[in-house]
Amino acid sequence: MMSLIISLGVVLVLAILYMVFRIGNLVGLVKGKKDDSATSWNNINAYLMMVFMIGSLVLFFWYSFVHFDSYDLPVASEHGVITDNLFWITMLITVIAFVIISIVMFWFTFAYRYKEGRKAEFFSDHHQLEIIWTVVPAVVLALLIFSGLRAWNDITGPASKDAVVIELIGQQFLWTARYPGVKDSQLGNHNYKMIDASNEFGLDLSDKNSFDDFKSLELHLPKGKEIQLKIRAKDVLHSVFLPHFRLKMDAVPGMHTTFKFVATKSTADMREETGNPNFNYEMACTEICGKGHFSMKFPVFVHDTVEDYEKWMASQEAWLKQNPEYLQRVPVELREAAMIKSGIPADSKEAIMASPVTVTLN
Ligand SMILES: [Cu+2]
Repeated sequence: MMSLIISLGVVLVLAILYMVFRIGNLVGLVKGKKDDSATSWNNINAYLMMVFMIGSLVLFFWYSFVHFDSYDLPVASEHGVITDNLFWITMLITVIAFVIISIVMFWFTFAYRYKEGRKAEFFSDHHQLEIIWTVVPAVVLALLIFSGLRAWNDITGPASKDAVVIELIGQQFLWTARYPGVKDSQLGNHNYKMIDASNEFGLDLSDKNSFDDFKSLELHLPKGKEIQLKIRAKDVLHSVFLPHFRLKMDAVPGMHTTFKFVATKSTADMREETGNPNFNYEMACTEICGKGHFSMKFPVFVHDTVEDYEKWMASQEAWLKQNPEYLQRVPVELREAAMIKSGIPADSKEAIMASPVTVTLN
């Protein structure tokens, strides 16, 4: 309501100013003065342009500095330092170009406003000028793009053999993580045709590597070790966003996207750095994926050491152990191995095999 009243007030003041100006002109005309209202308007507009330019630039820099902390989060990954540098170099170049172009543009409207007797100078072309404004931006943009491409290739390139591989799955409207078990450190195959209410990953139980895979509703990461995220979506486009790690990658149905990184600060490190004992990393979905999009928040915990991380891994229960009835889907010759690897007690086999599979395939 208040803003409406203020807007109406501003409109009223402008209308009054306009009326006063018009009356002044008409009085001049009656007194036999020449009508120079066009020139006066040009002058007013020219000065208003300058006011607008100075005001906007001041507001732009003021806002950027005052709110700097709210858009510059502490960086917690190795590649994040590189992408931050790229971001700030790009920002510096574009801000310099933006300020120069704004000043020149507004200054021209001011300096070259209509003046009686003045005529614009015409020239058809200027080779030197054209070469400069083509070559300089082309070189700058090429440098930016190539350095960006190098960083991108590194982030999305193949991970080293001992990298921690974690699968992240987006669906309307939650995230789940699938970890390779401690026994083989390899994610098992999956097949979307095998997805049902319990087998939400579509785990292919004919693959030995799937027996010790486990599900987590928190993303646990080790500090100082290469991590490769394998990302997929079950329904629509989602996007993994871990702002402190400068990590953002789309989750696309029907394919895996990947992102490779090394976390350099554990949750404890960040609590110390930010002075906030309740600090927690967070992962969000950054693709508007439907009306529950806002709720796609995923807790993230970075362990201080690889040993801590492995301890956490070891404390998790294999998906197959939590859903023992799926042992019936394991090929007969692999059942023993599946029970050992997933930790299902040997003496429960008969009961499991006798129990009806609660969920039928889609
Ligand atoms: Cu989403």
